Parts: sequence; structure tokens; C-alpha cells
Amino acid sequence: MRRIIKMNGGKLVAFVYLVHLVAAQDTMFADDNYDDVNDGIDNKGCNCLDDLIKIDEMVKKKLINFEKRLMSNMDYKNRQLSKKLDAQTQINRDLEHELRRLRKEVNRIKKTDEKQQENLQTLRQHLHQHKSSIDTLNMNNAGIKLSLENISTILGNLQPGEIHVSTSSPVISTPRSKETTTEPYNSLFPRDCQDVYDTGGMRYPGDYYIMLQPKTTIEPFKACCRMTNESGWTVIQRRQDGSIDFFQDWASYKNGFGNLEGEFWLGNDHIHELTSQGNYKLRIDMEDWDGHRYFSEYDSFMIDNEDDLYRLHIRGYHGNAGDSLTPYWDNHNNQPFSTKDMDNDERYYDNCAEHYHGAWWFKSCFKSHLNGIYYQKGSHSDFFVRNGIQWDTIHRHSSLKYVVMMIKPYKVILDSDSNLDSSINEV
Ligand SMILES: [Ca+2]
Repeated sequence: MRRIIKMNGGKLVAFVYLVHLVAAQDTMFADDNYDDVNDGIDNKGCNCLDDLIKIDEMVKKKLINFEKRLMSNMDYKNRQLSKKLDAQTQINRDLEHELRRLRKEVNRIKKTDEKQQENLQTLRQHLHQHKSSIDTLNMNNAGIKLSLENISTILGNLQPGEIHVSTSSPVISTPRSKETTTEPYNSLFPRDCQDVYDTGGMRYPGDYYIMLQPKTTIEPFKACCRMTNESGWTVIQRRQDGSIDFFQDWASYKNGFGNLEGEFWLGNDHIHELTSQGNYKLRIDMEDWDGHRYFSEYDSFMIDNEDDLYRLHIRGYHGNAGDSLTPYWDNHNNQPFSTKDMDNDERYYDNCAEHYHGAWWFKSCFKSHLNGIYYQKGSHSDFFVRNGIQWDTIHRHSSLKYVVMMIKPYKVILDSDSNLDSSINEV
């Protein structure tokens, strides 16, 4: 047996295993020969060497056969594995190909999307230009109608022989200065949004953006008109999304700030110029964060010029929001305007504008303050901090979601609050 082991050298472990396997398979044979050998020892003498040689040859044959079968089986398995590997490789190639195709498709869609975005942007620009052109045309239309009316008035007042034709002067004159306001008003521009309505422009309800020039204004300015089926409101303030900071100084409130198409304050100078043209009505539309809508109207509204600190003159409340501008206590009527850098309020120990983070016709301090902080969802960090957009008769502590303040001429002469004649559902 040792000889057999030496013969197979490096395959020692496999060989030992195989020998045991063969020996096990040939137990009967070995047992028979063992008996013969024992018989020989006992009865005929020792024939062990011949038997061992026979066993060795037999084991060799079996080993060779086993090795052949094993190799054959391994070849078969290898071929099977190769086939599977080839198939898997092909699948991988197909997947890679599909992945490349999908990547190309994604890139193509991306490029198409970018192109469409560019086209959309271009279309938006064109639309904006068209809207501006339409606004300009409407504005010119209103201005021309006004000018024609003025020319008709002038011609009607002229006596025969007073007509002088000058080829060097335009038919429509340039806007007049404050020094010439005693002469007939003949601006190219409407004096307010009701003027636009009255002259036949912009009869479809909605917001329009046009140039206005009140009677005493030297330079026309752009304004937002909210047209209804019955009239044209000039918007002087709007809060709707908190995009504009209303904690501004005196100069900003004087000249106006913000975005006319979003949130803005038209400017105290312009509000004074507009409301100095005659009796004006103020309307305030409001909405809270529960979706409830309110309005307050005042049939007389005017503010003084800067020398008089834009003092508020207001009366004639009606509406469903309650009167938070002219109540008995903290009546805002006749109060000057205050900002964080111009304390005109009646609270001697504090600056209401700074304390409540806004600007208003504060007294000591307010029953309404529509220029406070815009709180998203109306929530305050402190329930008792009243620095939001406040209208006390709606709620003393929550902040409003939406506010628009707008004005229009109102022809009724007010003798007292009891003789008011207006519709509370006009808008
Ligand atoms: Ca004060």
C-alpha cells in the first residue's frame, strides 16, 4: 500500500480517499482474498505479495476509470458553465446596449424639454410685450379722448377771431405744472382709474396697469386700476404674499415702493395728489386665513400733503368688516402718518411704527394697521404681539391674508354720515 501512495505523489489526499473508496467497493473481494491469505498462512504459506500486486493493479484500473469519468464529468460541467456564461455575457451586452439607448433617449428628451422651455419663455416675453402694447394703446386711447374733450371745451369757449393756428405747436399740449392748474386740465393721461372708465377704456373687469396724472401732478406715474362692471378703482395698497417688506422709512412711503403687479404702497404723494382732486371714496377688501372675506368702505377719504404729514381725513363707514379706522377710541381720523424714522403718533414714550413694525396713521397706537408684518398662515410666535396686518373688528390678534386698498371719486356731498347713498355690494 505504501508503494501505491508513493506512486501517486502530489495527489496524496485524493488518492487516499480513492483507495478507501475502492477498498470499500471491493470489500467482498478483499475479504475473500484475506481469507485465502489467512488460509495460506495457516495452511499453505504466505502469498501476500502476489495478492497485493493484484490489488494494486486492480486499484490502478479503477483509479484510471474513475479519473476518466471524473474528467469527462468535469468537461461536461465546464461546457455547461461556459454556455451559461456566454448566455449571461450576451444578456449583459444587451442590457448595456439598452442602457445606452435609454441614456440617449433621456438626453434627447432633456434637450427637447430645454428647447420647449426656451420657446415657452420666448412666448411669455412676447405675451408680456403684447400686454404692454395693449396697455399703452388703451392708455393712449383714454388720453386722446380726454384731449379731444378738452379741445372741444377750449374751442367751445373761444370767441370768433380768437383762434390762432400754429404749425409749430402740437395739438395736444404737454402736461401742465402746478402753476398752471387754473387753466383747463388737458393732460395726455387719465387723472385716475375712474377717468379711464368714464372715457370708455378698459370696461372688462380686472386689473390694468396704466399711467395716471392727477390734476396737480407734474410727472405721470404708473398705477394699478381695478376695473369693475360699474367703475374704476385706483389701487393704493396691496398685501397678498409677503413678498415685499412694508417696514419702510418716510421717504419710501412718500414715493411708493413694491411691485404694482404684486404687493405695493402707491406712495403718499400720489395718494395726496389723487384725493385732492375731489371727494374720494376708500374701499378696503380683506380676507383672513379661514377664507372669510370682508370689506370696509369710507365715503370720504383724503390725505394732506407732506408739509401736513400726510394727515388722514376719513369718514362715512359702511361694510361688513367693522369700522377700525374711525371708532370712538383710537380714531385714526385726523392723524398724521408715522414711519419708523418719523414718529408723529400720540404715544409719547414709544414709536408705534417701530414697535408694530410698519407705518400708518397711528394714534396711540391703532385699531387698524394694514402695513404690518405679513405672517404666512396668519400665525404669530406670540399670540399677544399685534405687529401683523391688523383690522381689529375682524380679529385683534391674527394677521390677515389679503388686503387691497383702493379709491375712486365719490360725488355725494357729505353733510352727515346718515345721508350716505352708496351700494355696499358694488365690487
Ligand atoms: Ca411716539
